[in-house]
Order: sequence, then structure tokens, then C-alpha cells
Amino acid sequence: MAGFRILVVPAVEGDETIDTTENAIHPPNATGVVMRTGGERSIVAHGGRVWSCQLRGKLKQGKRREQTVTVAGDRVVLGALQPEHEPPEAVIEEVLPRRNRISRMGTRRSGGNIEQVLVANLDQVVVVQSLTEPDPQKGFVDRLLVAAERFEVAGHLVLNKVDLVTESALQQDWDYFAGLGYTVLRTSATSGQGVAELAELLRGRTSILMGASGVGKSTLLNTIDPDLALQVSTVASRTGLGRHTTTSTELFPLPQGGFIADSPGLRGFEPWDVDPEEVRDYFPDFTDGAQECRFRTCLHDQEPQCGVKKLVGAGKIPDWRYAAYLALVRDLKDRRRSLRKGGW
Ligand SMILES: Nc1nc2c(ncn2[C@@H]2O[C@H](COP(=O)(O)OP(=O)(O)OP(=O)(O)O)[C@@H](O)[C@H]2O)c(=O)[nH]1
Ligand SMILES: [Mg+2]
Ligand SMILES: [Zn+2]
Repeated sequence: MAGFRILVVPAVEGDETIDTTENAIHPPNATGVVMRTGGERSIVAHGGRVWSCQLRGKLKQGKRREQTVTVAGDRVVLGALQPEHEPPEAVIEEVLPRRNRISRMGTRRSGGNIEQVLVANLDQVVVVQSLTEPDPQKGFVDRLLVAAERFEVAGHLVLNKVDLVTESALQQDWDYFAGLGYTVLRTSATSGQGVAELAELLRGRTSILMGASGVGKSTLLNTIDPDLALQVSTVASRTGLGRHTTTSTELFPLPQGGFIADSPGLRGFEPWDVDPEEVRDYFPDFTDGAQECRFRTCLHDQEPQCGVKKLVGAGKIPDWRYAAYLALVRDLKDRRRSLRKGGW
């Protein structure tokens, strides 16, 4: 090799010219995985250590400023590594293209909608519900599974706090999801039931736990890996609601391999980039019925001769499932209407 090439990089305002000497010592193609972001810094796992990283100035400019540039799960290229610092520091030179992501609809401060990416480059979404304290929310699992379908990642369902109920009134509802091909696990972080199965489901994959506050997401992770020592707190007895103990999405390496993202409790959820007309495509149980609809554009709502409604009438699709579909379509339509009024 004929020495190292001197890179001539035009200076960008607010950015320094790349230090080629530094690059020569620490090759610039060091990649890492973002564990969490907060303020100006991202925490990145690279080479078995956890680095505190700032973004290169150019990444913060223009349109990108509107959104978080990096999220948990992002693959990034590090430069200007300072391994001798405690913690080690580096600069994020580049955010690599995302294989996929899970996003929800967020609201801009200035009005209008904005994509809120929760986690990038993942394999599966694990929806967590507790069977009581807090009680399961109708239609919530359905929505999160729509997001999993939309972003083409596997979806699973964990029913936690089985120790607190003798017989769940919703037993059949949950089994319906298993019939659709989603893994359904029943767990108790208290008794340990089902925890080994959950650990197995997470092994070697990148997953996110999503669910309402207080359902036990962080407690379950602490049971799987006590070293995580995640903060948890009791559900308020007055309201029966969680306290939003976890406040940002964070990724953790698992001892058995893979990464798990713990996320803050969700109050509601509208998937990003799903038109009301597309929701039907993300309900796999509607596919057969939809073949029988008189109109190809049928939204399975008010239209006559609807194959999906026929299945609902025959009890093949449960009423609660169909109600969850209609509610999501209506919410997305309402949002579109308010956007047209207020506008971006
Ligand atoms: N009885 C029982 N209690 C549980 C179980 N899992 C969690 N809890 C309790 O539920 C409460 C809430 O647990 P967290 O782990 O903080 O819930 P979370 O889903 O992380 O909540 P946020 O971080 O607010 O979103 C705690 O008091 C836990 O001890 C369980 O399986 N059985
Ligand atoms: Mg938590
Ligand atoms: Zn129809």
C-alpha cells in the first residue's frame, strides 16, 4: 500500500475538515449500534464497549433537524475515536440506511404529523398486555400488530401477570391471535411462568417490547437478565394505571445474544404511514372474506355485499376484532381530516 491518501474535504459550516491523521490511526469504517439517544449525544455499542457519541455537524442540518437523526437500533459509522476517555468517545460520521423501523404518528410542535421512529433494524415486535392492573385495552393489540405487518416484522403477544388472574375472561380472544399465526405467550414476572419461553423468543434477535405503562415490560426484562436492573414502579392503586417509569426507548444486548428494546408505556397508538384504505391489508384474517366483496375497493364498512362482514356475521371473525378494525380506520380518517383543515 502506498501510504495513506490525504482526503480533501470541503469544509461545511459548523463542521471541521476531516482529520486524516486521526482517520489513519482509527479507520473510519468502525460501525456500531445505537443503544439510545438523548439530547446531543447517542450511546453506541462498538467493539464490546459503550461509546458516548456526538453527531457530525452535517448530520444535524436542514430537514433532518426536524426529526431525531439517530434512534435505538441504528447502525452508524464512527470516526475520531477516543478509546482512552472514560467513557470512550467518538463522532457519528454517518447513519447507515435502515433495514426497517417501527414508527408511530407523532404531532409536530407546529401542528401536523411527524414520523416518530421508535426503533430501527429490528426483527420482531413483542406486544405486552397485562391481564389485569392495568386491564387490557380493547383494540390495542390489533393496532400494534398492524404496525408489525406494515413494517414487515414478526409480531408476538405476551400476556403478563397471569399470577393475578384465575381465569382470563378474554381467553378466547387471545387464542384468536394465535390462530392468526402470532405467537401468544402467557407470563408472570412474579412467578417466573413463561419467562424462559420469552427469553427463547428473544434469543439472537432484535426485538422491541411495546405496551401500556405498568404492564410489566421492564420487570420482565429484569427477570430475563437481572444485570439490566431497569427501573420499575407500582401501578397507581387509585387509577389502576402505570406511572410511565420508562421514559425513552433503549436497546440492550441480551446475555443469550440479540438486542431488546424497552420502550415507554404507550397511551394510544396510530401506526405511521398507513392510509385508512390500507388498514384492511394488515388484517390477515380479512383476506379470504375480501375476495367475496362486491366491490374491490370495499372498506368492509358501509358497503353492501361485503365478504368480511359476512364472516363477522357468521362468527368467523369476532365482533371485537372487527370493531378494532373500524376504530383504527376511523381514527386515521379523522386525523387526515384534521390535517386537511389545519394543514402542514
Ligand atoms: N403480580 C405481578 N406484578 C407484576 C408482574 N410484572 C410486573 N409487575 C408489577 O407491575 C408494576 C409495573 O411494572 P413495570 O415493569 O414498571 O411496567 P412497565 O410496563 O415497564 O411500565 P412503564 O415503564 O411505565 O411503561 C410493578 O409494580 C411490577 O412489580 C407480574 O407478572 N405479576
Ligand atoms: Mg418500563
Ligand atoms: Zn368488504
